[in-house]
Amino acid sequence: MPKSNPRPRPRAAARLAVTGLAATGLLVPAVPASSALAAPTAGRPRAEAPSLPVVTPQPQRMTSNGGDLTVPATVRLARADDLDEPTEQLVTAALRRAGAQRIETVGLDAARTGSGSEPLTVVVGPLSDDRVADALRSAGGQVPETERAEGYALASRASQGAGGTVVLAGADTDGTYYAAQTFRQLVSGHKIAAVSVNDYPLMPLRGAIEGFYGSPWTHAERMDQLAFYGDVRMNTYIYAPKDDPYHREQWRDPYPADKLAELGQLVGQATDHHVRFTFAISPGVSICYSDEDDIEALEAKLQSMYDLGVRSFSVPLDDINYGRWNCAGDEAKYGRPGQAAAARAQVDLLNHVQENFLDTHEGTRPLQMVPTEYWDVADSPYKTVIREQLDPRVEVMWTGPDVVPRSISVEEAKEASDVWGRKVFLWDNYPVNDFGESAGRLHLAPYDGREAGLNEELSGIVLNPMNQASASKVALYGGADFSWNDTAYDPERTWRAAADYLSGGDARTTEALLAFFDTQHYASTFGSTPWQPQAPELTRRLDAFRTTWAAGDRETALRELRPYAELLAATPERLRDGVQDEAFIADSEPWLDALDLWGEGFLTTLDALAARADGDEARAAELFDRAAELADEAGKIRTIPGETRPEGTVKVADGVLDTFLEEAPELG
Ligand code: LOG
Repeated sequence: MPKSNPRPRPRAAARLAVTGLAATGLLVPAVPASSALAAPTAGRPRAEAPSLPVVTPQPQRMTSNGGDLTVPATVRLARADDLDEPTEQLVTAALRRAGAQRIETVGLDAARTGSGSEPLTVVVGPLSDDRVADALRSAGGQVPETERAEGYALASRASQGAGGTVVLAGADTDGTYYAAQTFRQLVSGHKIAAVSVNDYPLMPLRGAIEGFYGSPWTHAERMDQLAFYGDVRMNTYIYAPKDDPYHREQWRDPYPADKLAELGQLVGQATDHHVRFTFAISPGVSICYSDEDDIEALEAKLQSMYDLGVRSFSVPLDDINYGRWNCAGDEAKYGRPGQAAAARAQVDLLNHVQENFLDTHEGTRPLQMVPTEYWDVADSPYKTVIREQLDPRVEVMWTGPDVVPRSISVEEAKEASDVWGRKVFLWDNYPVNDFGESAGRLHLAPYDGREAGLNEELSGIVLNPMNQASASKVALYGGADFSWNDTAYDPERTWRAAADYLSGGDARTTEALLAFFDTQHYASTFGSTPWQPQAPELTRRLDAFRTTWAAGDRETALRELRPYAELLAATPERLRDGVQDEAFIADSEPWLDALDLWGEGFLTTLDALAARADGDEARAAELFDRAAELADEAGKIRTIPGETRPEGTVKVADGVLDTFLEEAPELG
């Protein structure tokens, strides 16, 4: 929250109401239950559905279609002439990974399905093409009765011997791309899972808003994020970095040529990955609503982005002071400053942008906006004006029942839709870590606490990520899954799938990632209680240890805890070696350095307790001292200067591991 623009703190009453909801058990976040040392989660099949692969986001319907297909050396790819290149590349890359050496590309006329000794045929094209629909049916798939935007059908079936048929059929080009993203996840080693999938998103807008304070993402980070969004079927990236001067403080100034060139590249990258680059401009800090020059400056900025290929736009009006005007002209036109007057001025601006700019520019999507009152559902003079006078096409954003809400229920979203007069677009402030209470933290708990059924009341969800772009992928993975299919969302499942994605499917790395995530599970709020607890898995193991130790069975207590301490101590090295995404390691570096020390301190503490169990108090004392030194050192490691706002010492399983190390010398 900016010092100069005080934003309202959530009121106590609102917070209590939410706590009450969580207390009923309705929206209690899932606690990771599984053992970090249990069987690897990477790959398939999975316990709850032995024959089905893990696909994220979770498809609406996926059934088994028999035994796996084996990928032969030669594969025939029958594809629509106008198939877009990224989709084709996704399919061919997956096939090559599975061992295909030669890919013969042919037209859809060759989409005849195989029998017996045929090689593998992969058919890719629109559902509306009869050749594709026929191939889909003969491969055991189902042509959907209603084609939904971004939807697709997929069928894969083995023939005898190597090969078989795979059909990827999209309701539109986005759908075909998403079919390819699902296909990518069906491949494991030289095999392709045989399935029939019918799939479509439950929410039309899914993605991320780079909307935090502090150092904006770098160009490279944004390029990487856009590719990632395609992988998880997100279709929206909103460019709204609070500290890009041209977005907010100096919104009137045109972008310099080098920045414009970068933005152009981002637009291209977004298009390639079927993501809508949404340009946001925040004039509220200084705009004079009644000044035509200001309106022109705003439109000139939008025009420059339209010229780059941008077709989605947003005008956020959050975190501004709507209790005063920026010019005398506004007082003359709208009267004394106040909520209703501010709303009238905003509505004039937004309706003007919608009608005079967007409606006159081909291919644009409806305008998006963030109201100045974005965190609650209580009606007000401000909301009344917006509800009644804002063009009904304009998307209105809402952060939930709080700025950083611990839970969001369908009922609350319904109240928000009622008060804004339209389905609202959720700006979800997780995993953002730009506020005081989140200092020194990565937010690596799964996306959670949002009620199934929200698709009925929301037009979509974008998550506001951390300054640490790659580390944000853990939560974004969940947001993508939830907004695609909230009714089947399982935070634990998605969390593991995110770890698998980052590890490239390597089981040992996945296991270490989950242990690391556990040490960063604390989900900050604006208050002193987190909305997700710190280190639930470690807590569970330490509690079990304390009970067994107290019962007198010291040897068992130590034997059972030690492997997890070893895992934590080995985690930094395993991640540095095994995580495919180097930027994730760069983001996490201070936390990994601290975990190196905490892990050693943990093991040293267990050694000390073992010495005590052996009756060697002198050795125990020496080791306890050494563990305390390690903890001291670990506690001094700070966030990377300039990278994070706010900066501070990094937290690792705080309140859990540090507490254990402090208490251990007292364990009798
Ligand atoms: C800002 C946002 C910031 C977030 C968390 C909105 C709509 N605006 O309270 O830029 O990242 O809180 O600090 C915000 O959430 N205001």
